Amino acid sequence: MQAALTTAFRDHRLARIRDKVCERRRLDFRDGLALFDTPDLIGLGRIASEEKRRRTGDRVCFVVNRHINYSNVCVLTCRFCEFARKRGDPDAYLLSFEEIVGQLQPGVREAHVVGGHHPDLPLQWYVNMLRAIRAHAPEVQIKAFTASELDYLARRWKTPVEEILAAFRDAGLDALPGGGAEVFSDRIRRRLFRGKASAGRWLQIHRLAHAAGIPTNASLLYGHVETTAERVRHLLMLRDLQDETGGFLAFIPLAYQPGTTKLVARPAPAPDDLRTIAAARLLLDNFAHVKAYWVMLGESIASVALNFGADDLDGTIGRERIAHAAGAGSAAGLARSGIVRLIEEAGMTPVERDALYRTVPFHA
Ligand code: V47
Repeated sequence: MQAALTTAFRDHRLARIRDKVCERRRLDFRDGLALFDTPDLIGLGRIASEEKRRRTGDRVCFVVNRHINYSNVCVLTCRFCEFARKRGDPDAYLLSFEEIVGQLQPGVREAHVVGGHHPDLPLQWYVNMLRAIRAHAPEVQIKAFTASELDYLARRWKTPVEEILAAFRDAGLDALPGGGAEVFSDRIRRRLFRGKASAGRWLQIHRLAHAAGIPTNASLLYGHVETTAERVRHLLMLRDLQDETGGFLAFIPLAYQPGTTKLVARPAPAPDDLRTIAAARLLLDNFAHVKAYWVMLGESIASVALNFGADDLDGTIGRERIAHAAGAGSAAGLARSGIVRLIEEAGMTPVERDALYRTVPFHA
């Protein structure tokens, strides 16, 4: 048992939830709803922060990485997305391999490579891209392609996902990112992202990746038209798959950037960001890491989130295009020293990691 927190909770449900967390009893759906609707945000943050400290003390990790969005051409028309373009649009683009590998300067440990659902690029193009990165920067780990891109490739090229994963792994793929999950809800899928991999398919592709020895991340796109119950259900579905496979590395709540989509007037307010981080830390008891993704949260909320349960700030990023196409106000990328400063401002100790969460020796 942990010592009693000295200040009582304003919401009696939080006292019960903290007891459960301390006794390693699993939180359930009802607890999840309470985490999202408690008026005692600070009490919630204290429990999540206590749990983060129990797991990783005051250490917060980050990676020197590059987000490389190889193309914005996409056959889908998701209502929440400002990044996608149709073939032939004036601002549609496809990066050359030279442009892709040119972003991997010395010191970079992770290439995070995702794009739209491009109708023309054959599977061999992806294999060649992975090989080009591997040849140019053998020390860089490649985290690439959301389950939704893989689902599209499998359908487009009539090839089982298992075969695609095996070919990509042989060409250098180390891990899958967590994007494309959006919200596991048929209601929202019909409304916002018809045509994209369903919840069942997204989970199945991650299950297949884990079976192939490829670790993955998971995400939740929040702050648009989803309900609290949908957020909680989504998190519990991820927890169930993690129980089954143990293949998830990290969970990333993605704060929706409304851009010009008019889905909502503005991004979720900061208290909702902090609440979502804290709820994820407590509900996902089998996930080692929860990220505060500064690109979508903004730097200062991300730094505060390190005291609401997050233990990872993602990375230096480089030229991110998805959130910035939707008007994200954060910097386009941060220097390593900028990430270190955000962690230290939160009173935490920075730990540099690679894409697979192995520690890299620290140099200030
Ligand atoms: O799949 C699209 C989401 C995802 C918007 O795995 C938007 O380490 C907010 O997956 N506002 C891409 N989100 C980002 C992503 C990611 C980011 C950081 C780390 C990792 C990881 C993964 O962004 C997309 C989609 O779910 N998205 N448009 C928008 N306007």
